[in-house]
Amino acid sequence: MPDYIPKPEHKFTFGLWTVGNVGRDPFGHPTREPLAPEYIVYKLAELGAWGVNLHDNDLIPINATVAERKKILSRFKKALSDSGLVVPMATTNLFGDPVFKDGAFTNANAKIRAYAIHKTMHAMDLGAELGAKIYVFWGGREGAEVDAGMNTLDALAYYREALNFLAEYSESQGYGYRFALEPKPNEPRGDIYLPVVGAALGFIATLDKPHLFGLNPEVAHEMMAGLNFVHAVAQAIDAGKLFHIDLNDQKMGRFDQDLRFGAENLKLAFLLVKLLEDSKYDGPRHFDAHALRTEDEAGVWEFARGCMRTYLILREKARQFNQDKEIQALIKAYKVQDAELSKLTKKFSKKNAEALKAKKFNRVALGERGPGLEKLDQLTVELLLGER
Ligand code: XLS
Ligand code: MG
Ligand code: MG
Repeated sequence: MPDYIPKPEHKFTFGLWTVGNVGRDPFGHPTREPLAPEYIVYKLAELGAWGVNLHDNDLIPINATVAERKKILSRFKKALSDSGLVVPMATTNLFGDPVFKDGAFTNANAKIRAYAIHKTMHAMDLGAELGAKIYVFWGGREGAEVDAGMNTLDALAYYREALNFLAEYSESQGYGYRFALEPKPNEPRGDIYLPVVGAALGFIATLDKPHLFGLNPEVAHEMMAGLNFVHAVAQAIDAGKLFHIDLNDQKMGRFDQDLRFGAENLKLAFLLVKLLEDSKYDGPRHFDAHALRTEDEAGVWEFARGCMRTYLILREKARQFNQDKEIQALIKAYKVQDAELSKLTKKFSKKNAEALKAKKFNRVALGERGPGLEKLDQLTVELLLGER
């Protein structure tokens, strides 16, 4: 019987802003006291996490002096080295301060765009100093409520300019970052640019150094857009662009709920874990979620434990699924093979095309066959319910 105890080798990570979330929402004040970054580091290590991620201002306040920065950083580094926790990913807060109220890289104001790049270079320095190799760009305020300013085409050009600039900066400093774009359809903006995984993939192809850019898809974000997250992740994997992943949960189509991983859509969470494990994704399993606003600090750590435990249980379920003879036989029957036809369709040649055109197909019989998906799905549900 597996013990489901999280260990660093599982590569579980949390953001300072996730377990550190104080329970503020648009209608209510914080319900929890802030937790010191070092305290979070020790607690996460105790729970078996591998790493902690941060926005620049999760650690260093935006108005900190050089001396304050130094002091904070040395305390934080000590906590990291005492606990063994790593910082695999860093990012920039380009959304909290009023200066970014109408966007950062995509702001219509050139002074604010320049400030956003300036702030990001400093944040990249910070991340590199802490050992981060993945740099996330979530376009929190990169969007609009009013399109009458006709900023969208400009915004995309400015976005591209900023990302190209920052990729060069990383290379010139020898930081070795891989950049992960994190799409989200809305919130905090009415509409955010590059709203879903597919949009970000398309945009990456227009950058100067597309090989440095990939995706950081988040469960809740695709679901807010009403999309199938497993499909989105599969597309990112297929493109060789799954650089990082934000795991959480969400009721379809609602505001950004950031629920505990697996709290709401168990089958989706299972298929996602199976996809990540089967495709040998070896990046961090980052939980970008937070405890419910109702919870006190004990609830925060229950939340963190729960995210990791659910992942490990689902990983074990995926292993069972792959070994379940009946399920595997159904999948085999579902994926009908035909070596002769596949040879013809694999690659175009005049000869293959002619041969294929000359083939006779029994369309009616092909259309009559039921692929057996009801049974396959039911057995999947039963496996998840612990009945197999
Ligand atoms: C917000 C985003 C944010 C990013 C990091 O919805 O998920 O937390 O992951 O800036
Ligand atoms: Mg989010
Ligand atoms: Mg996120």
